[in-house]
Amino acid sequence: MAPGISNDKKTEDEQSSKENFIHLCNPHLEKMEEDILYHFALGTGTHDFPALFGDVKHGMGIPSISIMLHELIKLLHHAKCSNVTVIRIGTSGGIGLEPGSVVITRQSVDATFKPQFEQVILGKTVIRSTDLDEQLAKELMQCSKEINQFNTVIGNTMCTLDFYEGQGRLDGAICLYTEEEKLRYLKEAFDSGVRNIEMESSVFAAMCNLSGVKAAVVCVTLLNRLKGDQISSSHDILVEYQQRPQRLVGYFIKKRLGKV
Ligand code: R2B
Ligand code: URA
Repeated sequence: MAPGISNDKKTEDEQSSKENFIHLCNPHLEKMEEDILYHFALGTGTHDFPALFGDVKHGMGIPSISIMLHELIKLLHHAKCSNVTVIRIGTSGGIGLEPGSVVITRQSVDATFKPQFEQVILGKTVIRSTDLDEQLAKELMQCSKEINQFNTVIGNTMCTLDFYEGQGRLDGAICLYTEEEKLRYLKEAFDSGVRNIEMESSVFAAMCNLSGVKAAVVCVTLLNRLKGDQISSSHDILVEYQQRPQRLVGYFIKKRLGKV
């Protein structure tokens, strides 16, 4: 029989689709009872994956926020705004903190723990500082003390280019390091002052610095990365956590406006 021609078409289709399955280069996944795909709000225990198919679009990370910031900064300039303060609020993975803790960023650091943002511009690597306004961070910390609703710390925030391997997770489609190596890296990050990990703060800090905009980063931690990788808290708990930076920054704005 010629290759690719079969009397039993179904069997051959099944055979070829099996051969074309996506291969996951990660031995850790097999040991997990359930796999929660946090960004898609899907879990293998709660959803019938083979029956579901759809287009998914993500607006996350440095490229998305930098495009938005270019246009926001120009908007503020054209509008002749002065003494502008911009605060990034969002979610993050914590290191050594109870989930739900809020981190006010002292410095945004890269994945090698340096306070810098590296970008290739016209074929050359340009390095920009990611310092944030120290006074503003302290003012936000004071606000958190005043509302007294959740644990808040000032610490360094590691900004990565990826959610999975870039943040040392064991649950991505590809993972070629061990759990011990992962924990060693996260402990090194902790020892260097990192308390949370997210994906936008470095370019945010760098662009605000260059534009003369006072900036702060306030992120809630959804999990303690020393204890795991999957974001498995209930929807209601995650919603409440995500409101924390908003409540803190909302109070800060009211206080600045003399309304509290
Ligand atoms: C925090 O959460 C997102 C990834 O889940 C990313 O936008 C970030 O910085
Ligand atoms: N956002 C991240 O970038 N990492 C986490 O672990 C959680 C939210």
